[in-house]
Amino acid sequence: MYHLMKGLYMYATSKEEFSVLLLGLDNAGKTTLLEQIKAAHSTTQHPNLKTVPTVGQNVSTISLPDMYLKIWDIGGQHSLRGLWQSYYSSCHAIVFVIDSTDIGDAELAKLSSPDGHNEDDFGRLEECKLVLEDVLLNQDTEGVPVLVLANKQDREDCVEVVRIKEGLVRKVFEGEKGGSVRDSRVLPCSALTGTGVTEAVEWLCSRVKWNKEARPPTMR
Ligand SMILES: Nc1nc2c(ncn2[C@@H]2O[C@H](COP(=O)(O)OP(=O)(O)O)[C@@H](O)[C@H]2O)c(=O)[nH]1
Ligand SMILES: [Mg+2]
Repeated sequence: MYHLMKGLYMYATSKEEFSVLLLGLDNAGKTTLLEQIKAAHSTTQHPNLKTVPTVGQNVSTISLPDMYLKIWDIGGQHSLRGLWQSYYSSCHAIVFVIDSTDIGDAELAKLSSPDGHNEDDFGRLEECKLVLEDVLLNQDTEGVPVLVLANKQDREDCVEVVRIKEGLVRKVFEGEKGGSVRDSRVLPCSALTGTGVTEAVEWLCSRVKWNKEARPPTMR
């Protein structure tokens, strides 16, 4: 009887669990974003916004009404990016975080029209583009929904989300290195203030559910 009751209880309280990978260059705001998401889904916790460069990984599971999201924040320094691919085959969604103040507005302008750019305003656009392409090209990410977050939108020197979308993301997704057709979205956010974080989590939840046939969740 005990086992039957326990089994029923476990069945009634178990939920589907989906894994989300936070990727992006170092300093993009991945760890800050994880802290905001954790704080938003717990009643007691304040976000720890004093992040230090991530060595290894931070992982956190948040409980939503109809699912668990297990969020993996893996270090984004060059030396750690090689580890990302070992997480691809078991993830259900990818969040690619971009530092909107570090991709050089002038570089974006140059991409859209080759003349008339200001040489001073260069950031890590090219590195960001190559890293995103690499993620999309890997066969283990095929069909996985990708959310691109234009982070640090609270800063005055940030590049607007439409420019990032048109000048960078669209080019990568539609270019020959864009990989397979997949569900994707670009959203503005500020991991520091928390603006846009709820929308990001909502997008992820709806997409992992839609993609359940292709990438089934685990139960816990
Ligand atoms: N102004 C601003 N700063 C941010 C934002 N997100 C992260 N940061 C800062 O950027 C730095 C790197 O953040 P961190 O989360 O450690 O980046 P990670 O290397 O991608 O994990 C820290 O100083 C953060 O406080 C944001 O939305 N706005
Ligand atoms: Mg980090």
